[in-house]
Amino acid sequence: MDKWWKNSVVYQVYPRSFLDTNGDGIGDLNGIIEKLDYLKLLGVDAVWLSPVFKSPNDDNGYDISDYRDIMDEFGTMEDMERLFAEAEKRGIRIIIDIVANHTSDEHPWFQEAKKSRDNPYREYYVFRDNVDGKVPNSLESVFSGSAWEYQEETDSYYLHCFSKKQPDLNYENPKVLKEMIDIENFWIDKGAGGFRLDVIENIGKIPDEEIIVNGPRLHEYIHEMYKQAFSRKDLLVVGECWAADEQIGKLYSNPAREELSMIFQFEHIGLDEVEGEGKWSLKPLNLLDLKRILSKWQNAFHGDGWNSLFWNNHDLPRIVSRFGDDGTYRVESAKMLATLLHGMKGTPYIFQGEEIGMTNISLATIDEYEDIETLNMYREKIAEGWTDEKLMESIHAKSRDNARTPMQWTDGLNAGFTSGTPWFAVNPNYKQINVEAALRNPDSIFYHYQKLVRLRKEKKVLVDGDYRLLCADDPDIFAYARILDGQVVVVVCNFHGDAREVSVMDELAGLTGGRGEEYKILLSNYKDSGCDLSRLELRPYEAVMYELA
Ligand code: TEU
Ligand code: CA
Repeated sequence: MDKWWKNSVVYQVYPRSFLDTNGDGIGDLNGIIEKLDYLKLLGVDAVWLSPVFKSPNDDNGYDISDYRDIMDEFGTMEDMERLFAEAEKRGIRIIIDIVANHTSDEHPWFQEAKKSRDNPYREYYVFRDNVDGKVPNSLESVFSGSAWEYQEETDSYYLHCFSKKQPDLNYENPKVLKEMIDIENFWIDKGAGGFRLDVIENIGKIPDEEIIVNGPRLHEYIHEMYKQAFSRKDLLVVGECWAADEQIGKLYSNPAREELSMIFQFEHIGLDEVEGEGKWSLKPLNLLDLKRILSKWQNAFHGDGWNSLFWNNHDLPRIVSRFGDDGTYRVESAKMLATLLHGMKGTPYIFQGEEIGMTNISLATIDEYEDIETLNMYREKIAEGWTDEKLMESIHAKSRDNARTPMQWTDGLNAGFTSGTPWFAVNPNYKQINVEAALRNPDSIFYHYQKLVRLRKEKKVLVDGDYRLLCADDPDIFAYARILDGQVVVVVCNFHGDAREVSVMDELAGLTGGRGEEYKILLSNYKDSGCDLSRLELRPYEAVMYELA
């Protein structure tokens, strides 16, 4: 096996909500250090840290005002160095989240750029004149409204694909690429094990043609980052790429092209929205769609690309509430979803709290929410005439804040997250759902994840095996095989809250050349799961991983 990240599992920490050690209600670097042994116990190889740099926190750290310094609330550079050192002792690498597409408007570059039209930093950003007294064109911000903001000092508009406080950088100016490469090298020298590149697909933008993602020079810029930074060490570099299809996925992750290790693609994430109506529309998941999309990506790469595998991150609702059942079958369905994902080919990512089955939160009023995307959307849609009731329903299902409630460590005060006042609501279900309880119970979701992480280390077939979808037309069962030389692993998952029957034997025999039919159970979310693959009776959300004996 060539690359360390191919049999690795990455754990994402959203520092603000992980663990507060000084009572100010905000998670901090010392909190992460304190929990490294917990992460070691889970077995992960790397931690992706959402941004920890200096930031006025308009978008919780994704608006950076100094890429070489630490946010006051999170700690100091000494804390960060200690985190690198303590993680290294435990064999855990730290993946740094670089926001290369935009800075904070409080970054010194922007402070300079907005001063005058001939300021040396002017071309670091995208400033344009008005057109007939109006915004330059119809580009829209992901966080609602026009992507252009009027800037009085120089009577011009600047581009912001996200919030007004996140002005877009201009990569048509070679100095910007050089600056970003210097920043990457700064963190490589500090000991970064890799990078997660925020909305990297945006950096090739041609704003005048209203092209934002997948611009013509995008891959040239990334290749340059590779040559001058990423290639210096054996790093995991993952790009966030909402608009990627499999062909684009290959452009980024084919090793021969020297760009990224892998990308996050989001096709499976849009399956519970109405096509064309955006993320806030609601639609139940059709399992056949999920099977089609995930299988397509599983089969896309043959040495010319690599997948990342994820259900969750800090922008997405909790998967057990989304594609599982966060009521009666919370434990079973959380384990089922984990089994399905971790049996696939690629590098799995676990988002904090996923390993204990944390759920979405339903806060009663919009005032209790924090996320800028949620708040802006609400304001905009209320003005368009939507009702509060309908919007709150969407927010409960889709708001990014679902992922951002404090980590539930114990059943004590504030779920053990802070001794002070938490910056954001703790999910009231922490009395039942918390790490302490999970560690006490050998049947917990936590230990199921731990086994999955370990299996990836033990079974080469899970890393390199081919993927074959089984019973493709079954609307309730997601089953597949992984095959490598003589090794076969079969994963069978019931996505339904009722019992289901399925046979995968005939299809399997066809794939394995009709070899022996003895399968043994590697892992299951029930006791006494069936072993006769020609007739499996699956209980609600039952998931079993088998291995050819
Ligand atoms: O996300 C990019 C992005 O497009 C998301 O804002 C996404 O559209 C939205 O969350 C879907 O609901 C990245 C970061 O992950 C996100 O946290 C940042 O807010 C954003 O970039 C801007 O930096
Ligand atoms: Ca703190």
